[in-house]
Amino acid sequence: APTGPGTDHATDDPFTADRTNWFRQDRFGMFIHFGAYSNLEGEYKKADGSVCRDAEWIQRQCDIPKAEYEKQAATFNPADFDAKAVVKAAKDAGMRYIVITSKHHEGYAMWPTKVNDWNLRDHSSFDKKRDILAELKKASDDAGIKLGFYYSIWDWHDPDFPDPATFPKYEKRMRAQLKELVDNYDPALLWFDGEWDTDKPNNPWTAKDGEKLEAYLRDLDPDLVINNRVGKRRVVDGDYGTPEQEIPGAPVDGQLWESCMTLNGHWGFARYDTNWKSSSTLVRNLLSTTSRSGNYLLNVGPDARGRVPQPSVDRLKQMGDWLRTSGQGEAVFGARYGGLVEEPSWGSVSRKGDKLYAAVTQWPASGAALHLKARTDFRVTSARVLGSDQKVTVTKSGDGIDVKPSGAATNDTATVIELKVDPGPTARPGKG
Ligand code: H79
Repeated sequence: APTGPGTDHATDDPFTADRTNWFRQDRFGMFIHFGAYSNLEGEYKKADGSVCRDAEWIQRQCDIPKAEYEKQAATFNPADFDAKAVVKAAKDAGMRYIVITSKHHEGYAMWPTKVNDWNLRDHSSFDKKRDILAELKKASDDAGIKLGFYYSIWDWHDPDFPDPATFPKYEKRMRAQLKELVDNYDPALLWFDGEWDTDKPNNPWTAKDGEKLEAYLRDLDPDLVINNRVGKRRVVDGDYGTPEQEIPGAPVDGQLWESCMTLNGHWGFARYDTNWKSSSTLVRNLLSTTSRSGNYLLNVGPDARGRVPQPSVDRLKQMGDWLRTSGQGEAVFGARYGGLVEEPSWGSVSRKGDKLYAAVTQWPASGAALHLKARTDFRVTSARVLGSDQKVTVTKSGDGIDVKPSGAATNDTATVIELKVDPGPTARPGKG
């Protein structure tokens, strides 16, 4: 149902609202961290000749003077940013949505905002005719992928932030920028950040400010999906929770959620960081996230020229290959926590309608069974291994069922056993 100012979640439940329908099904998205920091590629040479390293936090972590930071941003020229290639990398991974940083803590807008000059058109060496958000919107629409924007409330550049006396002036500009984003690019989602309290500087954002901003945005576009960092990360703030660099150990109670994670150790491009996660780890993360009803937002950080690093592209492609193999993507898209069984130590179990998908990461020794502890009564009517014609025997055993496949695992990442069940009610996370 459409929402408006003053609407609260008691009457407008993100678990059932129309606007979150795609978000609850799509499960897998691409985060893109791209900003003026990308131009430094993770390294800043200090006056004393030493090299200081960090990614999107480099301005703070390396104490770069404002004038110096502005000077380097003026040389930013991401001429090789190719929206079609970015969208293709997302598609190849099986991703269904993209969230790109429109403005990170540095305050630099990645679109030609009219609010100030601190943006990719007015303060760069980039082609003045180009607009990468517009390019990404077009490419996403063409590919049937949803596009959303990250926007940092915390702003290191704006002169009126965070002084409480001048903060309202900043807030007015923030609202104007957000209106530009909504009016010009029609995003499906807004991903806020930088709402927390910190003494360097002191962030003045309050829960009340968040409620007012959320109402303002829902008035601009009732279909927006909004994360909880618009406010103070309470269950009532926005539509969903945002665990960062972690997958919560149990279904999150009472809240939709999305776990955001890096592919290596940084969000923004860092040329020294080659600590890439394996595609096997990433697929398993996606599977356990889905089995707990969460989404997985996996990050890429384009370099100074705007290119997505090849190790990222490779891993995304490998994830997509797994998802496309033998219908294994069924365990993810449109699937969720099922409420019927406890999470096993040997993998994860998601549910879609009357099917359970047991993704087995530790395949049993020949002749051995996988045990599933039941949380409620259900009956298995048939079982098979995706991508294999081996037999699967299911028997009642102790506090649940034993599932015994007759053959080998189909792959090393996860082998999916599909169990057709006589369906009980689908439980909400944490309420099963
Ligand atoms: O955009 C990404 C991060 O930049 C942002 N949220 C994600 C999505 C974020 N901002 N702050 N934090 C996360 C938490 C603070 C982390 C810090 Fe640090 C630890 C700041 C200083 C020490 C990480 C490590 C950033 C710089 C060094």
